[in-house]
Amino acid sequence: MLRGLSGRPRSLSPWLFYDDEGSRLFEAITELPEYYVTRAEREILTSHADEIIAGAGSGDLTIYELGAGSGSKTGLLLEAAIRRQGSITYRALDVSKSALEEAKQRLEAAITGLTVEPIVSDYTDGLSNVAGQLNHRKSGERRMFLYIGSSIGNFELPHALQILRDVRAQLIPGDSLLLGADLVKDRQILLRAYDDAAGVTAAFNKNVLTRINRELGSNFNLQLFRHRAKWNEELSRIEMHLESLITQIVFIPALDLQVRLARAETIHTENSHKFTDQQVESLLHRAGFSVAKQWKDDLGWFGEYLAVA
Ligand code: AVJ
Repeated sequence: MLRGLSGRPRSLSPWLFYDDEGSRLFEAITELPEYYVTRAEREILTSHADEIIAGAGSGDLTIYELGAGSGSKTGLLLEAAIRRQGSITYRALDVSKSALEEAKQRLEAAITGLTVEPIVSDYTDGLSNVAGQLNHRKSGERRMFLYIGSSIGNFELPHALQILRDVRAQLIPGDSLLLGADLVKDRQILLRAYDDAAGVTAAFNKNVLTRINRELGSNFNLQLFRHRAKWNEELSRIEMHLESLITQIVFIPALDLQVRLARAETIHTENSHKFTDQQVESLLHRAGFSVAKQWKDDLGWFGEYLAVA
């Protein structure tokens, strides 16, 4: 955080968004009329869950997921897996122990035949920290990893590729990865999805400052920042920024850091890459997968890719 705030351009990691309030605001974003992402992916999973699960090779399927989230879309796949084999073990990896425990409670109560095994892990730094839990493969186990929601879009391409390679290393031939990726589309639609009329995305973006104030004792004044969503055509990504409305100095005691922000200077808080089919396929190939099947929503805005090891 010290590096991001003292560097130019200034930046903060998007993982900082997800404190309790930020997670609540993200759930609210997924219901916004402008934020098509979650609805488009849910449409795909609702229509094709059985076909997706059928695409997992033979054997006793275990489902792994990177970033467990609220689990509402995952439930569609877990139910399809239970239709196939009567029961399913779902091993959810997430940084947040409390989010995992909540998901376990809720999903096990809602879905008969489901066992949730939480694995606390920051998968963005590689999976070696949980190797002990992943390397042991039950006999006859067939793995399907889920990396849905277009979370892959948060990363620069080399880092995205590294994450896919880390997953590939946990798989044997016939295992699979289901990857969700948001696709390139009209610029205005993209900008509205990240700058909604009700201001929920603005609140989500600014909440990172509230969090830093609370946890590091800083004095960011939210009134003096404006939420900005920009389309970066060259890098094919939406960027979120917090723009300083005046020249100001912010002090962050816990980092012993003074940040001088010029008027109109921005803090870059998130990238959300938008892909073409070819880009997703190329990433998957370079990570050692082949694409067995892919689905889109009716508008062609979101892609779901079943990649096999
Ligand atoms: C959770 C990373 C997929 O990039 O669309 C939503 C986060 N940021 N609105 C996305 C987000 C602003 C979201 N991901």
